[in-house]
Amino acid sequence: MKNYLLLCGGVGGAKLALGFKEILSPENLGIVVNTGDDFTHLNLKICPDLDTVMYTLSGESDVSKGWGRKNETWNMLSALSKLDGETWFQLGDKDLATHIHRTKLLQSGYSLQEATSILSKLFNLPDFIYPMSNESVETYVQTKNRLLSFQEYFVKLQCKPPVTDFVFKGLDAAEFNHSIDLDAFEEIVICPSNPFVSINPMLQLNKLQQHLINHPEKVTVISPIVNLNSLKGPTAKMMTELGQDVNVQSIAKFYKNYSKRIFIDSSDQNELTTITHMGFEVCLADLIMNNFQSKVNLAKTIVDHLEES
Ligand code: FO1
Repeated sequence: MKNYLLLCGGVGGAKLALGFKEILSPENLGIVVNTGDDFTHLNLKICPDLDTVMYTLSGESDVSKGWGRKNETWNMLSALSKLDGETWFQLGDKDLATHIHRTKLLQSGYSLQEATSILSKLFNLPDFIYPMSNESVETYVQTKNRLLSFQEYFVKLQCKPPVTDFVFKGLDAAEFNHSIDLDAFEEIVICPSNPFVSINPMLQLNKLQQHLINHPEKVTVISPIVNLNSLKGPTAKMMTELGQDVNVQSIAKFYKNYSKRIFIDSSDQNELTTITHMGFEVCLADLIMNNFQSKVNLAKTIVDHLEES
């Protein structure tokens, strides 16, 4: 069995990561998670994508929302609201415990990697979830009038302002997580996460970027665009605002320096020839993951193909 490294954002990526967890032994799997969405809120360090992956893989997530914990209660938030506190970012009581514990670990001197390992163990998960960096990289969204912090854009303004660009602050001082030995992975799978704000922050980290550019044959993209729309979240809206066509070709263009293989949905078969001419091996599969079995099936289809290639 080959070793697989997933590059993963939040909700959409976590679905595929769950499928991979079901079919691979933990020693054959690594999951690198975007931390560009992280921020400090109410004096707590919040890592939305790390938590979404951790909750999803441990069976603790609120599946209907995709983020946060299942069977959540909201006593803190409603009490905070009565005190006229800041409640635009919804923190459930159980979720809050994770942020409090992580913040305490970081303040005690643990790195984000170490804090993630400790939390993973507490959620009965193997030690296979890796923050992309121990240093802070913050995603900002440039809109016509203002540069917005990611959560302000995503949650407070519900992705409404049209985007013109993205800015990643902190890259100069950030390194790709040194706990990850890229050479140990024969296959790298880019999950169907938002290319601009979930995957691109990782691709800006020099060591990962160079590795992908030098080994595009081991990189497989799973398209986040199916049937001319996003699988999840604002990917399609962002593509339109950036002047791109909302189709799989635009995704292939985005990743063309990093990858030689792309999985597209069977409904997008009409784009197969064009993308093949761009130099990709194009594989067809059912990319819509709306239940547990479809997540496992997609992971299995990808692994079966890559084991033979
Ligand atoms: N997303 C929302 O749309 N609204 C929220 O209030 C919200 C709270 C929240 C709390 C903890 C957490 O780990 C994630 C949370 N998310 C919320 C999701 C998160 O902001 C986004 O899904 C990601 O940052 C995008 O990948």
